[in-house]
Amino acid sequence: MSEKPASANSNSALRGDYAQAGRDYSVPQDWDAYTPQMHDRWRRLYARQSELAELYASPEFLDGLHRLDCSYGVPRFEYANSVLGKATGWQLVAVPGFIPDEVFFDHLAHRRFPVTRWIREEHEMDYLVEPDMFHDFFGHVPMLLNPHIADFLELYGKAGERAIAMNALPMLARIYWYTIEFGLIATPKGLKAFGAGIVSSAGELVHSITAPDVLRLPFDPVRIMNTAYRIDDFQPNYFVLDSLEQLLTELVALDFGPIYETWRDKEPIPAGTLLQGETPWRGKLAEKAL
Ligand code: HBI
Ligand code: FE
Repeated sequence: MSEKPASANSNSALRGDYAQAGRDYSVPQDWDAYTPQMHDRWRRLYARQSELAELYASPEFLDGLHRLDCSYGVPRFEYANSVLGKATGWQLVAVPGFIPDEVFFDHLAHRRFPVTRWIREEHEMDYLVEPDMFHDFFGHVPMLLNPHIADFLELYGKAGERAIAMNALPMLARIYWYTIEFGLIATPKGLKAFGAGIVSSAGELVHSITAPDVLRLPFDPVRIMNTAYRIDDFQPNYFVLDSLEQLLTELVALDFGPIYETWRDKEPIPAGTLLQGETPWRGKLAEKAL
């Protein structure tokens, strides 16, 4: 059997190809276009990460992951959509990569989650800057099966327009960053991760849960909106929820308008700073599974 020309099925043909994207940036997933190498790469990423997740990810994440049944190769979004549709009404839309803020928010506001259709290359197995399908699907989709996260993300999407209009998008984006991407949660079995940026990263999943010297703070939405973050290294601080319900109860109670007006023109707190008078979260760290 002869190899196809490199350009026909290479990742770069899929990666960042916005030409065929619709106005909402959606593209067909085109599952048949994935090569055996891509399926194999998915399987290896899945095997490594699911083993760590059993030890360090939250029960809600693990429950969602098991229900998606996607260990065998690049998942079909169509199948995930049937599982999601029944559970929370969310649907996945395939996208070529990063999409404009207002388009991203509009999808979330309508319970559609954009999932990048291409998978990282061999030299990026441990780290890449932009989200790929492994981050988007393995990291985010299991949590979309949780009713609290499902409702929270819709509200986050609906909050986007006002944040943009008020010139306060960075403040809103920090909420997403420190919960949906890098959130930790206290459980009876110790500290666990539910944020997609953590659970899709082998290094950070172990680090965020087990490192004794990492700054962990109790969840506090206004503190979060004022805390800068890093995109190029492990987070220098994390915020710990007591429950996923807390996301909804504490955020719905806030009037974002006056908060944006008060803080949007001030410098954020540098990541990793313990302010005077603050007490770090001091709960039980991970309990090693037997
Ligand atoms: N697009 N595909 C994709 N994935 C994201 O996580 C994403 C995006 N566009 C904008 C965006 N995130 C953020 O800037 C907003 O949450 C603020
Ligand atoms: Fe993400």
